[in-house]
Amino acid sequence: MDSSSTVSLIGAPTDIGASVRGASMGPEAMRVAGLQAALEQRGLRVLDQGNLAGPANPDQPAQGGYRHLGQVIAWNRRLHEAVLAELRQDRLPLLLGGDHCLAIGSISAVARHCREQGRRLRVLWLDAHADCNTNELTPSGNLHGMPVACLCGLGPAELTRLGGGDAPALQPQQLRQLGIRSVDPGEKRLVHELGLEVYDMRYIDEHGMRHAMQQALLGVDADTHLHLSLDLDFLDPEIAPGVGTPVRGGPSYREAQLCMEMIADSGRLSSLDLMELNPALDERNRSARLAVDLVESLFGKSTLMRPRSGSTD
Ligand code: HAR
Ligand code: MN
Ligand code: MN
Ligand code: MN
Repeated sequence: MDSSSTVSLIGAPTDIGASVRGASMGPEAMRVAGLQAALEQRGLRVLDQGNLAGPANPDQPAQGGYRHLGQVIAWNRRLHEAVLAELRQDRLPLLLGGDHCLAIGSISAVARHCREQGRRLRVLWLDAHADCNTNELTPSGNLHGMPVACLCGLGPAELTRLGGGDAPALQPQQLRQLGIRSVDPGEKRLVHELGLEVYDMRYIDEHGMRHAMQQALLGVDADTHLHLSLDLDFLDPEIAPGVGTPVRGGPSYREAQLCMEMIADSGRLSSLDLMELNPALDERNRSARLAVDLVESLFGKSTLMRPRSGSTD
């Protein structure tokens, strides 16, 4: 990421994969909170590509362990194409969610682009939840609880093969999860079976955010495309109440800032999902404003005290 880079905002105004309605208003709330101006202040060019269109939320019960599978597929297909188009033009796609099921479309496009370019991919998944359910394990049928499993090849073919070909979008070793503190029993078994590298809240309590992030970024080099999928329920609900499925005991403001600063220091951030903002549950848009604040750090706002070539030890 250098200062001549262009960021493309892609809005996906839907709550199709969520239990609680309202994440469909997320993209507009982040625009209102000043996202574009904040990025421009960082010296980036910003193209707001507007919002994608897709099917409405019919609010139906699960069928075969999935709620709204057809609609989730439709949204993710459109998003996959939109994200891929931006990557192919050498722009940094910034997805404005929308619920987290949309990470299937976004990350499958990123993985496809990396495969085509022979680049290494590292995905950081910051979330209170592991999002690793399948239709057999899920307690709810909500597809925002399943994107990690789908990206690793476990799920309906329409979602696991979005990018064409027959390999899953991700190998579990490409993923790092941080901040996890709510995992369903069956989901926990699958996380272990897949061998996901998880830095949960217990790990962060014991070792600190700095060490957790150092581990999560280990091996990221000049050839690595770094993707951040930020579910805003990663943050402690005291500082970010505007989410549909809050879980107490998340990272503080400073811990979250440190995460963003360390990602900025890596210099490799190449695509970003901002997910699960629910303005219907927010207080005067403060969670959206916090998201913008974190994005500023992601793009280097807080590097004042650090020498450019400083070591991380
Ligand atoms: N694990 C629960 C389920 O699958 C809750 C998932 C909630 N997910 C999100 N995304 N908000 O992280 O139903
Ligand atoms: Mn590229
Ligand atoms: Mn999530
Ligand atoms: Mn979550």
